[in-house]
Amino acid sequence: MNTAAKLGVYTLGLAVAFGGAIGIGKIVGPVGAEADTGGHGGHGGGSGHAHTGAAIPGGLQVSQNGYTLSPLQTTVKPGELTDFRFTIKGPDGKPVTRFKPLHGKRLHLIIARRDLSGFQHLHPEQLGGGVWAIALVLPKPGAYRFFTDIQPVGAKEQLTLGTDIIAPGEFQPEPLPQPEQAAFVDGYEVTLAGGLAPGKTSKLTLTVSKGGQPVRDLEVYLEAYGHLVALRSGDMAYLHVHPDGDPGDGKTRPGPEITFYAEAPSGGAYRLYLDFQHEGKVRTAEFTVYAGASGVPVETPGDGHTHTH
Ligand SMILES: [Cu+2]
Repeated sequence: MNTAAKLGVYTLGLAVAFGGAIGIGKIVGPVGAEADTGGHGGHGGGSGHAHTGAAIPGGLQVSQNGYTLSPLQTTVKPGELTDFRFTIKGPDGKPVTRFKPLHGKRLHLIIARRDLSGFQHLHPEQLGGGVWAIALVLPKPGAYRFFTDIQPVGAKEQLTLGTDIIAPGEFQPEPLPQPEQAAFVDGYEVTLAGGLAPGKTSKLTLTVSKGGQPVRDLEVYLEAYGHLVALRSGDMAYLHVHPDGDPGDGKTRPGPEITFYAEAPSGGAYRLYLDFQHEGKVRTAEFTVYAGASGVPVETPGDGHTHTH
């Protein structure tokens, strides 16, 4: 298929999806309604203590509350292993050296290309002088968003700073995949129940199975049985997501279900990335979700298709 034809299919898909979202929006509330910030100030994702107006979602700013993500290089050769280094500069302009651990790590580096493909979740090593280093590969050309999830000691709250890093070359954008209720990775099937509601906190339940059997022995990864990142299509806003329950709390089971609460700041398309660990390896299952639709699949008997209402 040529690019024009691909674009046509993509646009049609979006039109259908948005048409559906608008239809539902009449029932559950206005699509694109501003996030209700009441009582949510101080939640992670760098939303800030916004008591007036809507909070700015995390990940959209390279500098926030005096802290700045400062890469030592802004381009990376595609396909080559690169020793990528950066600092987080504090309000005094100097690299921050002390960070409060979040989910067991002092810094989480999340990477995705601007078309929401190429997701990576990395944990750089902290060198002296506030320098962070990670060996990484940006497999294909394009503009990549680099997010750092941090809480510097002295900062009032968790921050998600974001910056673009370019892998030069001919860029072949990938269309956003259609919403599906199931994702397949490395022999695992992960199903998604629940949807995103604009301006609200939504419950998302992911169920992991392998070979048709529920996986009941997920391993702890980042102090949880799963780690979920959600990015908004169009600007890569980084949603605040937190797991429901902790391993060892006496009620949170190691699968097959993993439950999260996610705050979608608006209607529109989002890409979800679930990291889960089983048999010693971390895998990522990805989903496209439209906020505004309920996201609950309705199986129509016989036709083998899943419709999202
Ligand atoms: Cu991490």
